[in-house]
Amino acid sequence: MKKPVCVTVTGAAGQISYSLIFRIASGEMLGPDQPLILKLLEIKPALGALRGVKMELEDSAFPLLQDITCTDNAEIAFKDSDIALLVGARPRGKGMERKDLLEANANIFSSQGKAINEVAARKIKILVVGNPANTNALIVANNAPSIDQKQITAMTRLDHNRSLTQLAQKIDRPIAQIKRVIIWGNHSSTQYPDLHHCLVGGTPALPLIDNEWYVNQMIPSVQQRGASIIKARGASSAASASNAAIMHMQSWLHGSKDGDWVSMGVVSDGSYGIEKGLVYSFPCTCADGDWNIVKNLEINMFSRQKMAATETELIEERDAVAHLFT
Ligand code: NAX
Repeated sequence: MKKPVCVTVTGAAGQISYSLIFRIASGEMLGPDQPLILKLLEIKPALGALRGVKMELEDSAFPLLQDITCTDNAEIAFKDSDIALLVGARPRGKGMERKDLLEANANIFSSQGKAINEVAARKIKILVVGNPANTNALIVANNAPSIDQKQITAMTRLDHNRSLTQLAQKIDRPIAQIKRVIIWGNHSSTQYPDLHHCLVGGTPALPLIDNEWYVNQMIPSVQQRGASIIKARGASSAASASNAAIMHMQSWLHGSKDGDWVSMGVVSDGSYGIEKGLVYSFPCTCADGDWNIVKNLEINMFSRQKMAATETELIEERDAVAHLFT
């Protein structure tokens, strides 16, 4: 029997987690023969609801799930954690400015970063889902100096998946034939879904679509998809977000598909001229539990401008919370 992997999920009583935790416990993220223990973090007022989630996990009788801890204490939740999915975040309240939201979340993620620094496994892999995801990941990275920054990522896989489907539907081809979609930058409405390197059945995608659709319909619709879902469902995307988190971790842990790329928010090493240290979404390949940015892609003027716009937003977000860096 393999040693169990310790998985921490924050915001564990929230709507994304209600899908995510059960898929993790079933073995979908780590593999069908990998036992695990779950450490679930919530704020005190949500501990009652979290107790209900724990009861449902128990009632699911997942063979791989060896133990469940529910807590409002970050040091307990992150103790010896091998994988942490940071989903819990403060939603935008009435009358709250963007700056207030950044600050409220920055406080959460700086204290969680410090706890991770103290008690987590040194090889922990971290995915930040809670918004503003890129900047929250940056705050974790800056508050956990003993953790290699390569182990801290932010989720743009949902945007990546949204782009895949938009294109597949437009050209009426199966998603499985589409490769090398890219999301550059921030998980926000400034993100840049890039099809310039995308392949359909091995040939370039752009000649298959008209530029007007790509620029004026597809890009804005991916950028605004979260808002469209809130409008339709009366609540933000949850099952698709949980699915994207599972796919992000599967790629990272088990490798990306041959010849394909995945979009991941990672600490910039200066590739493509993006300011070093920002958490920016790049095209990546994954192998052996590690990721690498796809280098040396040709970037045209249109892409360069879009990549710079989303970089500018990330610089502004970073500057607004820089006082919380250790
Ligand atoms: P919910 O409001 O349903 O759940 C969030 C949970 O986090 C709540 O139960 C809350 O009590 C908990 N929480 C708040 N502060 C906490 C803290 N300090 N420690 C532990 N738990 C805490 O939101 P949900 O729909 O699950 O979304 C969670 C986050 O994901 C939000 O920030 C949301 O904006 C973000 N999203 C990110 C996406 C991405 O692609 N990166 C897409 C989906 C989603 O919008």
